[in-house]
Amino acid sequence: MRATRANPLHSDWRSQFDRFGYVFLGRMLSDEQVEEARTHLTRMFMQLHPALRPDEIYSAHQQEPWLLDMATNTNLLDAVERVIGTNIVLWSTHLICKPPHTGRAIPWHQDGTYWNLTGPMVSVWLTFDDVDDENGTMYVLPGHHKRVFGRRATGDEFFDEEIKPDSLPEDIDDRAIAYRLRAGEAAMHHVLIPHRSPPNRSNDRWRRVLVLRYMTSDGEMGPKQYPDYRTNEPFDRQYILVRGTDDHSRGLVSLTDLRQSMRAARTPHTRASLP
Ligand SMILES: O=C(O)CCC(=O)C(=O)O
Repeated sequence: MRATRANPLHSDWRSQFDRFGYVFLGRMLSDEQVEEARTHLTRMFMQLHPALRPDEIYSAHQQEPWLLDMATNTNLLDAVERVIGTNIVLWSTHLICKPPHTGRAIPWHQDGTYWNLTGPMVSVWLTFDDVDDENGTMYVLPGHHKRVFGRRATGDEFFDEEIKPDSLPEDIDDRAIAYRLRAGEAAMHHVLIPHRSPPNRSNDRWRRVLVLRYMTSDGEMGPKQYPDYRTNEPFDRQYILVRGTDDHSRGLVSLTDLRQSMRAARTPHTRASLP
């Protein structure tokens, strides 16, 4: 099946996003694109450094051209533009892939409270598998994205903070909405929407998801390092202009330059010492 244009063209999707803090965007990838993505992921898992798990692959779009292609999908950027405007900066991605049985839970949290950034931002959640409660899909708490909740430490390095359970509504299980999406579909969420995900309890189904994070070109951009998924060595976060212009002369990384340098990094060099 081919990817069609996303639901953002429906007139009321934006008001749903504002009111509830999330919206389903519909299908972004064709079946062929989903298959290609899965092939890349299988290779990446084989290259994954033993200290890392498949749910902690951060900003690999700075090493992997196929992830950069996902992040610059036209339908997806059209939706992002409707929320944050024309100058769009990709600042992070996170592959959160949960293998059957061993895929771990993520506690209730709000993303925006973790970051050294300000300004309009939005996150997109793109799945490469059909997802539901059994294989560890994400849950959101609709309409609760307009305030910051109290937090406490979890004692776990992966997600080291969570929303204090007593500050969440008592009937949270009735209010929470599960993302039940098909492979190739996406949703968009506000940076303050409370969300969580259960472990992957299925016997044989992966949950492979890419979270993409965008901001405007005039926000505050803090430094950050991520572990390279292949070596576990730190690399610097880049602020990549994926649409529009660098109006504020922030020295944003150009997509063309980045693609060129990725190609160069993959081209074997001729030995200078050849006779
Ligand atoms: O995908 C999930 O299960 C949770 C995603 C998440 O917590 C995040 O992107 O901050």
